[in-house]
Amino acid sequence: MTTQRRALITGITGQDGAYLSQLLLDEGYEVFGVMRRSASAEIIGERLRWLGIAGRVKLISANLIDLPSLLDAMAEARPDEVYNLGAQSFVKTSWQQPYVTTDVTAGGVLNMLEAVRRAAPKARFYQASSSEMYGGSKICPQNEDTPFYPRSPYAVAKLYGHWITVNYRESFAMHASSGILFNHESPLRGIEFVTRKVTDAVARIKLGLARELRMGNMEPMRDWGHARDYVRAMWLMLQQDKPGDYVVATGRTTSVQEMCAMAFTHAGLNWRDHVTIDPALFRPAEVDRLQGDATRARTVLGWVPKISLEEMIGEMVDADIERLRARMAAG
Ligand code: NDP
Ligand code: GDR
Repeated sequence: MTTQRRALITGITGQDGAYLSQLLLDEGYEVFGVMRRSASAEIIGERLRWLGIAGRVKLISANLIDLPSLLDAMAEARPDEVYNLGAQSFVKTSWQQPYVTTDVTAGGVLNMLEAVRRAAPKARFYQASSSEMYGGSKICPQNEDTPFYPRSPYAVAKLYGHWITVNYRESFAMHASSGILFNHESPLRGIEFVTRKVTDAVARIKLGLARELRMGNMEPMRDWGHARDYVRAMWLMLQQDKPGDYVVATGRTTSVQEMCAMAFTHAGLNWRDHVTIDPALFRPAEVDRLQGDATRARTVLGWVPKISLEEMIGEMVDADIERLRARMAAG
């Protein structure tokens, strides 16, 4: 009889944490998640509830900036695999809260590596790196060998997290891998990110609850995929004999404006009738174009994305309409 594998996820209450939990449960894992204490406990776990798995994961109270709490979490979970998804992940906020972003998104990675090294040394480790690390790069598409050029406090913090993961792998022979994931979305995406902001607004306009959508810079281009596809790549990385770094992307890049048009069209609306540009929503420094080359993930992991941008945006608009209708019906 084989023993049940155990996984510990930080960021389990976020978008990726929810989908990864679902995948790991389906694969037969016992899933533990780090959850930071909040006064709004009733909101926590909304995404896990949406997927119908809230009762199947074990939540442990800990914080990425508090090493003793992470050591306790390791002792309780005794993980075979650790996925470090927790972060202050909203790029725009990283200019308003650079210290929090650095403490959690950079320092939190070091804390997790130390916690694994000291309390779960045999565990395999996944770090959630980001295409934002390429930021201002003029090279397109970007792969694992493309030089980094971070353009926000968030991206600088992610770059630290990336390199400290590489360093612990090389210094301590840890099975530590880093997934350089390009933007990925879903109906569980936070409302502040651009795709979900757009699909939520489209739903409101469609249902007559709003007329206008205020947007920032519509010109940047992003390589958008679906979170459900991307968490599979994370898991595959930890199933390899050797750790490594992998770009995870679709290879297709689309402007914010085109994505926006797609969402309005899905609901039978024209974006030009509703969108206004608000310079206050522009960022101090922008990342103009991201497009990933996921050849390594395809050849080594056998990973390919299955869900197209059109399908994903359609799913998000439909889910937002559904959510609003349910809220309206409930009064
Ligand atoms: P979310 O913003 O949805 O989730 C972030 C998670 O981190 C939440 O569970 C949050 O908890 C948790 N968290 C924040 N601060 C702390 C802390 N101090 N201690 C413990 N937990 C904390 O992010 P995503 O799911 O979209 O992304 C997952 C990871 O992947 C992040 O690291 C992100 O930076 C990275 N990434 C994401 C990409 C994307 O396109 N989605 C692309 C590339 C990288 P709470 O619920 O309490 O706020
Ligand atoms: P990003 O995602 O910064 O790429 O980081 P986001 O969806 O926030 O922005 C994408 C692009 O859209 C432009 N934009 C707007 N963005 C938001 N949020 N709101 C607006 O009103 C708006 N108008 C235009 C932005 O300027 C930007 O160019 C995401 C996060 O998930 C990170 O954690 C992750 O590392 C990267 O993706 C890969």
